[in-house]
Amino acid sequence: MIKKAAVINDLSGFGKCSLTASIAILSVMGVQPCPMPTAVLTNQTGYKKFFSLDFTDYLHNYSEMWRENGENFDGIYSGYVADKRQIDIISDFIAQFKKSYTRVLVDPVMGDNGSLYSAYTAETCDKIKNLVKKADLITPNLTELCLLTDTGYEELVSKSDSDRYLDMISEIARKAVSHSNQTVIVTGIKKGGCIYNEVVSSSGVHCTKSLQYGSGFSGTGDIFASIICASVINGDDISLAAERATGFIETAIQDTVKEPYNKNDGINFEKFLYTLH
Ligand code: PXL
Repeated sequence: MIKKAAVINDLSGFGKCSLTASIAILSVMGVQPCPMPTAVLTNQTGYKKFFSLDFTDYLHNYSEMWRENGENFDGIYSGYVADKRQIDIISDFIAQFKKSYTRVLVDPVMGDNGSLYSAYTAETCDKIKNLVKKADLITPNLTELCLLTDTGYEELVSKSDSDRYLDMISEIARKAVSHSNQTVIVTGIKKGGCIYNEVVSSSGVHCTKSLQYGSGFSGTGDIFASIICASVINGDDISLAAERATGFIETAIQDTVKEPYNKNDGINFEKFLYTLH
């Protein structure tokens, strides 16, 4: 039977992020994505203007109908939330649908480059701190790791030249999960013209490295988390999955920057999806 993942994320017409990325990636990796849209947007919120239809009031229909229909999931993956009330709904969803074999990935989407995304408030971030405790695996970028652990972002990145920078970050990540045997993958760590991702778990730290081209492309965190989600459901090793995700994104970005681009439009990942098959 094909493995299934409930994917709780928004559907944005432009930005190649969230469900647009996850549906394509999970599918090509042989996992059926079952989308539960948190919002429907004309384009992601990094553009100057966007229209967003908040789906909070309809989410209960998904859990009710899916429970009534006897659905079950090998994975549950949550990302962008359009309203702080959605965090309790996602928590309840995990409590209802998580079985012994269900892998739960919470991508604590909140911000990037030291700032919150425009639709996020401090209260939403506080609630996300509780949601991450329900996950087997979390994939914060460096900004989100700082928000989860009350670490000053600017102060941390001011030490990026230090030889100990990556160790400092894995120590912060370890603190974030010291209460459990979760895995944290810290994404988008910039240092010396490279981007690092750190996989931190009870079995140690594994670091992936790629060259940095431009910065802050829309959807890269979602593409990364989607590859990790499908890999974990398929029983792959997480460090190998992180290497694969890093290489995939690097290739797509290298292709994107060959022509004039707008980082809000995301990266040319479609051309390389076949490599994930
Ligand atoms: O990729 C993160 C993300 C997801 N969804 C929406 C966003 C963003 C980042 O800006 O705006 C709607």
